[in-house]
Amino acid sequence: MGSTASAAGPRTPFVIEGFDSVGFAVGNAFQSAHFLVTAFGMTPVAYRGPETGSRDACSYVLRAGAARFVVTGPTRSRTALGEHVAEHGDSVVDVGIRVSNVEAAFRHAVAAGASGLDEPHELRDADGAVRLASFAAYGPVRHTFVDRSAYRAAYLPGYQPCPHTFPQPPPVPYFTAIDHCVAAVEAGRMDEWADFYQRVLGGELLAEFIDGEISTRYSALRSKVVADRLRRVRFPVVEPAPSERASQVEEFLRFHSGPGVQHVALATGDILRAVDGMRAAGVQFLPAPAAYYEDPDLLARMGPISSPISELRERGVLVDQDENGHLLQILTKPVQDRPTGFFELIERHGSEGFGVGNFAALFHAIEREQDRRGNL
Ligand code: TYF
Ligand code: FE
Repeated sequence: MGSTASAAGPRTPFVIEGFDSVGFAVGNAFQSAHFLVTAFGMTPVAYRGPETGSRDACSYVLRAGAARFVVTGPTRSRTALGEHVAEHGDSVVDVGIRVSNVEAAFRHAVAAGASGLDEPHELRDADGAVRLASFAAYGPVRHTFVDRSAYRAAYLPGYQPCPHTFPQPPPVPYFTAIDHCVAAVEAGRMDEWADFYQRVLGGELLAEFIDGEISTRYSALRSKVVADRLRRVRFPVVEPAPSERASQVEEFLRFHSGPGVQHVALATGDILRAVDGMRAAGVQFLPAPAAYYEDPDLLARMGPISSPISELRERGVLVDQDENGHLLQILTKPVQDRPTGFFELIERHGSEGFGVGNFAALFHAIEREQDRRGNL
């Protein structure tokens, strides 16, 4: 079991309201946006590019409920964005956090040891103003504090409604919020980055998973989960632990060229429909180990579950339970050519956990994929 600790630090002079957005650097934003519409069921809500005065990059903004993704690709050679993609592949570059007071949040982060990248500033147009400030996290990843309470349009000044016609997304989105964003960092640096999040967010350690309880043949890793005090944003941090062959986190670090966002978990109210819709559109999910649903303890361990086990089994959806309730979860395979970033769908029914009871099953499924790739 993961141990839960609550570290009551000093109160912060700002409120963390939730994830604002996840920003991805990609080789081709048009095609990434197309994928997020057709396969993830997201709705395109804004665009910028050469036509709107953004000469070096195209960005598409997509929504599914409260979840917002921004995919940005370079339009020409020798840009920092292009260099990033060449080095790391398609990957997360910015995790936005909505706060009540950008100045206070930024001052607090810098005082807590964060390196500022963009001082607090305001972007304004006829639709109002957005306040922003950014600081560096692990590897090439940054966080941006955002206050858009005085802004009416879909994203930021400089963006316009998306001019391209993509297929119609499903009337009800497959997922409606970002649940957590996982940092993969180098061996020996998990504690440092978990401490960083605790200080910067004025947050608390939610859970700690040591290598012993989650190591499989290749996948030994250590994980600590930090959340803000109201648990509106959650940041698990994982590092490789010694194992027989390179662990999944080592594989990520190797193919991403260093630390980065390993997975983004998407909260859904109907994981069965989400898996069916996304799979029909070509998203590949990790299968559950064959014996998973045969485990006589599985049902005994669980209280009443929101969906019949047979429906979960058909799709490879895993289930876990803690003192507050249960959760259903499934991982996609990596969604780009490199074996790096992937997504998780998670349907929570009271449980605030991360599926520690499933870690062995999740990691075995990841290892089978590692074996198929033969990278290690
Ligand atoms: O976020 C989590 O903790 C779960 C489990 O490499 C997990 O989704 C953790 C690490 C990992 C894959 C899954
Ligand atoms: Fe997760």
